[in-house]
Amino acid sequence: MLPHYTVYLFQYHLQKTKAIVTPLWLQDSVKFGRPLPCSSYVAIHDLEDETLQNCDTVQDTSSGSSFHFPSGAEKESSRQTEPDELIDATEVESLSYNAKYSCLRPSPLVCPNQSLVKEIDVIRRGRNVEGEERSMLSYSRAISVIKAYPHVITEHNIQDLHALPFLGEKILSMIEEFLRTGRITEAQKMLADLRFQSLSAFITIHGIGPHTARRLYDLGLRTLEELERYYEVKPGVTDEETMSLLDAEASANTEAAVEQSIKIGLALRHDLSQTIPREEVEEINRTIMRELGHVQKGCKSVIAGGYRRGKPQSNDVDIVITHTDWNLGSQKVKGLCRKLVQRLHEQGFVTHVMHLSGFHEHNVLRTHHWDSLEKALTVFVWRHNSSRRTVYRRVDLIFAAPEVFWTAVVGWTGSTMFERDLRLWAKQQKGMKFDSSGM
Ligand code: 8GT
Ligand code: MN
Repeated sequence: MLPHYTVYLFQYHLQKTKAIVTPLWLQDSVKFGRPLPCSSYVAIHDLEDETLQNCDTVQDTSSGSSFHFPSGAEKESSRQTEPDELIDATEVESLSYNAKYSCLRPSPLVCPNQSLVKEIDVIRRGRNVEGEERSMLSYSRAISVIKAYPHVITEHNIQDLHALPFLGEKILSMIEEFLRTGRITEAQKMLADLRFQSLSAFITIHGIGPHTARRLYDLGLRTLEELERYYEVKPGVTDEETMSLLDAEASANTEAAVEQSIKIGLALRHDLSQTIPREEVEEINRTIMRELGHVQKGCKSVIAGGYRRGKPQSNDVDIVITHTDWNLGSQKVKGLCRKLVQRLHEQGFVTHVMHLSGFHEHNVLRTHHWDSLEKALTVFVWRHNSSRRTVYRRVDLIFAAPEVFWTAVVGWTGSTMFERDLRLWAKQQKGMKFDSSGM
């Protein structure tokens, strides 16, 4: 038997020279027919740095690419809804972490510098609630670049960051401060700021954006409880007025409709602020598709949003729906949104519609992202298998003709920065215009 310290030295040598990954790395590499980058398969969190460094033998160092390949479990769970095959590994190799456009940078769900990202994100959120759009965008871009950087940032490699896009002097000095102290002063000040706390709480309510939040704050309101009194809302209790949106579509864009949607968001906030696990997202999709089968046969769906990006928990469910008939699908999809929502309401699944739009209509609640697809932003209610109580969930239903189904799926997958840069890249590099409703 070896003395303890020998075992220790042996292990120490191993962990400094090898990439220590989970068995899934092997399984997935076999499936892809080549060794995959290690970043998504790090087995020991404390050795992430070493694992990423020692993975160079199998990583494409010329492009520095590392990519989150769906694990077996993820593939299994997405198979029910996703007809698309996995991304071709050769396409992934053309991506690079120092690319200018975020849509050309591979980025993992959880990056090696997650705590730094979280700290900078506080400042970004501060700019967001104050309506400082340009500054917010700078922070969003910086965060997106850091998220794609495949190494743990230390004082030894911080110089390398100068070569990355969108990291200006100010951000770099914040990163230095973070490395020294584990904090960024500006972020800490922000977190302690009462105005920031109020505005941040306000914008968690569906229908309240930064502008409305500041207006409410200027009226002297500070807490969500005060907002409840202001809007005369009782927690958990809503009236059914919004269903009238179904009958009078034109009213969907009025101020009254926005106020109504705020009231619903406020009344149901305790439920709507709960995140939704993947299994429940899938269950909701299956339920909705079953109901859709009663309205129109031959439809298919893909769950987009954070779910499609692999997030374990979602804030809402985004479902993109089309018809499988390539020739007649476009006709069959037209008007289907309203019919499905009506059916879901009758069956007791949809209690509220915050927004319902047909073709070529603006979306008031999310003005910067509107497209011309038929969509309904709904409140879905049910008692799903694993919980015994009734829960309210935000569900967005988006309808697309077969020929624009995949642009709709890509357009509704996010992240926000990916979507922004995808449009920019299409325009600046390809001379094209990308939109959820077509190219
Ligand atoms: P989450 O739901 O867990 O919070 O995360 P998410 O799924 O990434 O966020 P989301 O707010 O549900 O948005 C999903 C994606 O849809 C985002 O990328 C967003 O940019 C996009 N999106 C909207 N509204 C609209 C819209 O009206 N038109 C288009 N084309 N895209 C939109 O949020
Ligand atoms: Mn979503």
